[in-house]
Amino acid sequence: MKLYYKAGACSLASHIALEEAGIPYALEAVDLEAKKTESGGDFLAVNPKGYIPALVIDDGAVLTEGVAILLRIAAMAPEKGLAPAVGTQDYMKLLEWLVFIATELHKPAGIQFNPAMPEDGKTALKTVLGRRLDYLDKALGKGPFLMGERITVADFYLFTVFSWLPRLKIDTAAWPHVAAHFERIKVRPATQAVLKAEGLA
Ligand SMILES: N[C@@H](CCC(=O)N[C@@H](CS)C(=O)NCC(=O)O)C(=O)O
Repeated sequence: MKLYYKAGACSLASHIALEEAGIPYALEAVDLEAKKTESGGDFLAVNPKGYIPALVIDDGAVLTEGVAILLRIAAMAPEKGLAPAVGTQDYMKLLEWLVFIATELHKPAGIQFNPAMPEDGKTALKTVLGRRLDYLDKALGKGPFLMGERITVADFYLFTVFSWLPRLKIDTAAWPHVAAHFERIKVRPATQAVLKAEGLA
């Protein structure tokens, strides 16, 4: 199992999930500009879409798209309960959260790191992001995790995206429940180990 990643980027969620799942894995960093891997390989040969995360499963199959990778990792360690049983109402709820994070938080936040994004575009995206976080803050008030008492891979994804906000000059004080959730995930031993491994501790 090998995770292609970039420190602090969206692959951080998959990295935390692997660590929480207790699955043995290797890491390879990717230079996303040059599309080169740490060992000098052509990253486009791994993922022709050119983005991380990409997970190489032990049979050599390559899985891309963060949501798919997170669900795959959870399925590989069912005893950890990082996702409910497939097909159940709770599983659908988890999927709802994962899609919400991917489309309503990850993309509007992540695109603001693009140097070509004009300031007024960033402002518009920040407004949309703020509305989504307002909703999330109310939903998380019931906490402690997105799925209530149970921690799931969606929590690692939310942690990852929320970690970008200070770098985007977004004041997180408006969302105290999301900020408390962030701290809850941050102090977990698996998260701490991953942050250290990615040079972010
Ligand atoms: N749809 C993909 C998007 C992943 C994504 O946005 N990856 C970013 C880093 S967070 C990336 O690798 N960008 C480089 C590029 O698109 O060239 C997913 O959800 O996994």
